[in-house]
Amino acid sequence: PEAFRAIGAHHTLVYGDGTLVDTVYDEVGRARARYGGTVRRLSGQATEPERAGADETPADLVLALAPTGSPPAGGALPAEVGSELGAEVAGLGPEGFALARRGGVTVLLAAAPAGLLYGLFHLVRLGPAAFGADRPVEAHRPALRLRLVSHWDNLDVHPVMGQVERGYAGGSIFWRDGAPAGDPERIRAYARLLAACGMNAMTVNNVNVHGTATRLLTDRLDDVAAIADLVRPYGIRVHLSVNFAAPVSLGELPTADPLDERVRAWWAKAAGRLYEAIPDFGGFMVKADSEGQPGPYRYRRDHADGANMLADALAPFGGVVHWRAFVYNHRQDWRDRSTDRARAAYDHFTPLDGRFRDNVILQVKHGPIDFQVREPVSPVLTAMPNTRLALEVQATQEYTGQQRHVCYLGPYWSEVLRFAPWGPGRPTVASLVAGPADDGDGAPAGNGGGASAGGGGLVVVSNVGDDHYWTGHPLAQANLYAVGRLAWAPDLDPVAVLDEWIDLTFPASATGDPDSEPGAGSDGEPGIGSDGELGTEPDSGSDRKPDADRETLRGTLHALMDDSWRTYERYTAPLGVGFMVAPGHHYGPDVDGYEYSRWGTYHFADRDGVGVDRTRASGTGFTGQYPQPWSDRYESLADCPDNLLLFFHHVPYRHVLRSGATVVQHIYDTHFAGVDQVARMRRRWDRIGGSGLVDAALHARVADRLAEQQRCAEEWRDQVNTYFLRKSGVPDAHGRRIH
Ligand code: BDP
Repeated sequence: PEAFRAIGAHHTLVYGDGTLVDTVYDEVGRARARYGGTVRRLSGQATEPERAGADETPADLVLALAPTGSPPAGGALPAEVGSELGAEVAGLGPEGFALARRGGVTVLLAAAPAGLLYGLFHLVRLGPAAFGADRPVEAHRPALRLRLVSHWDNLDVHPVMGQVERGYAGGSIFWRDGAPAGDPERIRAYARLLAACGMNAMTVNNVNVHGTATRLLTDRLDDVAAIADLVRPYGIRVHLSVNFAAPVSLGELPTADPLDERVRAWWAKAAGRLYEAIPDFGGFMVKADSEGQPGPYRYRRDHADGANMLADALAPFGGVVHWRAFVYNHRQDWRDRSTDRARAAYDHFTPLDGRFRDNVILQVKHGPIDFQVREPVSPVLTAMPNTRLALEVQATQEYTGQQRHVCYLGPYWSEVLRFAPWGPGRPTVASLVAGPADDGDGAPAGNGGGASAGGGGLVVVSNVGDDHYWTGHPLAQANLYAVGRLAWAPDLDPVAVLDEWIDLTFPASATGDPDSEPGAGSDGEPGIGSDGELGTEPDSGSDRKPDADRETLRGTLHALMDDSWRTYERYTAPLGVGFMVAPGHHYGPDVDGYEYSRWGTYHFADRDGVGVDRTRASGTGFTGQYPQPWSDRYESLADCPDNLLLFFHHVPYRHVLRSGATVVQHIYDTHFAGVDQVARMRRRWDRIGGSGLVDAALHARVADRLAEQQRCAEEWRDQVNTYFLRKSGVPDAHGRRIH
C-alpha cells in the first residue's frame, strides 16, 4: 500500500469494464481508503461523458479504457490530451498504455484492460512524479509478449528435491504434500506481485512431472482451475508442465507415441477438459527426453513430432506449447572426448527449424550448458529463424548462491538480452525472442502465424516460495522484479531497475516519514512487509531527515547489490569454466566434484593448464555453432573475451589474458578480491544495523546470510586457489597465503 501513496492521495476516475479494470478500481480504492483521495468508476462505453455530480471532487487522475482509441469525452479529461493519447493507444497492443499530465490532470489510456493494469503499476513506480509538473505523452508496451514464470514446484514432496526443486525460499505457495497449499490469499498476493513486475503467465508445477502432478490433467484439474481463478484478476494466465508419457503413466493407453491416433485423441480430450475449466488456459510446458523425462525418442519420433502433437491438441483453443531445448546426454562417459554437452541443444534442434507448428515455442536456456554464473549466449537462439524462441533464465539461484548469497542477476540478464550475435547494430537476443514488431491487433499470443506472429518471449525459473520475504534472502526479491522489468523493456539499465525496486520495496515511511502508519493499513490489508506485500515494515515516526536516511539506505543497497553477480563470479569457478560446485545440491565448492562424472561438465585441469577446448581447430567445434563475428572471436585465443576464455579454450596456467594477467594469477587475484568484497558488503550492512532504516527482522535475516556468504566465499577462495596452486606449482605473485 505504501507504494500507492501518491495515487491514494488523488481523486481518480476509472472508465471501463472487465475483470482487470475491476482490479484497477480496487487497487486505487485501497490506496484511497488509506490516503484520503477519492475514486469513482464509470463503466460502459469509454466515450460516455463523465457525469460529475456537484458534490464530487473533480478528478485529477483519469484511467480510461479506450478500445477504439477514442478517449472518454468531457468532464475531467482535457480533450486535447485525450485525443493525443487516443491516437497513441491504438498502436500499443493489448498490454500497452499511454500517459500524460496536462493542466493538473494525469491521464492514462489503454486499448485493453491489461494495459490499464500495467499503466497503474507504472504510475505507482512514478509516485509523486506522476502528479507534479506537466508530462509529455509517453507510450509503453512490452517488448516481449509472453513473460512467464516457471515454477519448479512439486505436488508431492520429492525424496531428494523436496517440495520445490531447487527452491531456496521455503515450501511451495501452491502445493503441500500432494494437496493445494491452502492459502488462497497468498496466491492472490503473488499474482499482484507478478503483475507489478510485469509478468503475465506462469506454470504451477515442476518441469520434472512426477507422481500426483501428472493428474493435474485429469482428476486434479480443479486444483489448477482454482489457482487460475485467483491469478486471473492480475492478468496472469496459468500454464501446466506435462509429462510426455502421461497417457501411459496414468494407465490409460499402452503408448505415448505422438503419431498414434489414440494418443492424439487423448491429448485433444485433455486439452478440451482444461479449456472447459479454464477458458484462458495458457498451454503446456514440456521437458522431454531430458534428464530421464520421457519424450518422443522412445517411439523413434523427433522433437517436432512430439511438440506438434501437443500443439495440435491446444491449437483450437489458442494455447501454446513451451517445448524445452534442454536436451543432452546426461549419461556421458567422461573418458569419451567426442561429446560436448555445450553442442547438444543446437545439434538436436536446429535441423528441426521450420517444422514446428505456429503455437510451439522452443524454450532455450540462455547459455549452452546450465545456468552457470558465466556462459556465452546459446547459439540455438541464432540458428532457428523459422521457430518461435523463448529465452529461459533462472531466478532461483541454483548456481549463484542459493539465496544465501547476495547475487543481483539483473546485469547478467541485461547482458544476455542486449547481446548481438551478428555484431553491433544487428539483432539482439531480446529482438530474437520478441519476434517482428507486433501490429497491435490485440490478438492473444499463441494464436498462430508462425515466427511472424511474434517470438516466444521470456521464461524465468521462479525464486519464490512460502517464505515470509517470498524469496528466502530478502534482497533476492530484486531478481524477480528485474526479470519482469527487463522482459518488458530489455534496454533498461539494470542498476536503474534496482533503484525502482528499492523505492517500491523500502517506502519513504521506512526512513522516518512522519506520515507513516505502521502495521495494518486502514483497509485491513496486512502491513507492509508481512506476507503478501513486497516491502518492509515501516519504522514508526522518528525525527530523522527522511531524505538523508533514504540516501543512506539506497547507497547501502547499491553497494551490496550492483556488482554482486560479478563478485560471486570472482570467488567461484573462474573465467567461464563453470561448475566446480558440490554435486547434487550444487551449493559451495567441490573442485573436482563433477570432473569424472556422467554429466558432461568438466574443466580438464591438469598440471599444465585448464579449460575446455571447444574450438573448430582442435576441440569440439562448438565455436562453429555461432555466426560471425562471434564464431571467430570465440575461436581465437587472442580475441576471446577473458571472462569466457576457459569456456572455449584449454590454456596453460601462464597464458596471458587480454587484461595482462596470467590465468593462474587472475584466479588468485579474483578469489582474494571477491572475498574482500563480500567482507565489505557485510560491514556496510552492519553499519545500518539498529538504525531503523530497515525493519530489524529483515536486517537480521540479511546479516545472517551475509555471514554465511562470507564463510562460503572463503571456502571457495581457499579450495579454488589451493587447487590451482597444487596443479600448476605457480606461486602467487603477491606472496599471499594459499593453503
Ligand atoms: C538443472 C537443475 C535441475 C533441473 C534442470 C532443468 O539442476 O534440477 O531439473 O536444470 O532445467 O539446472 O530441467
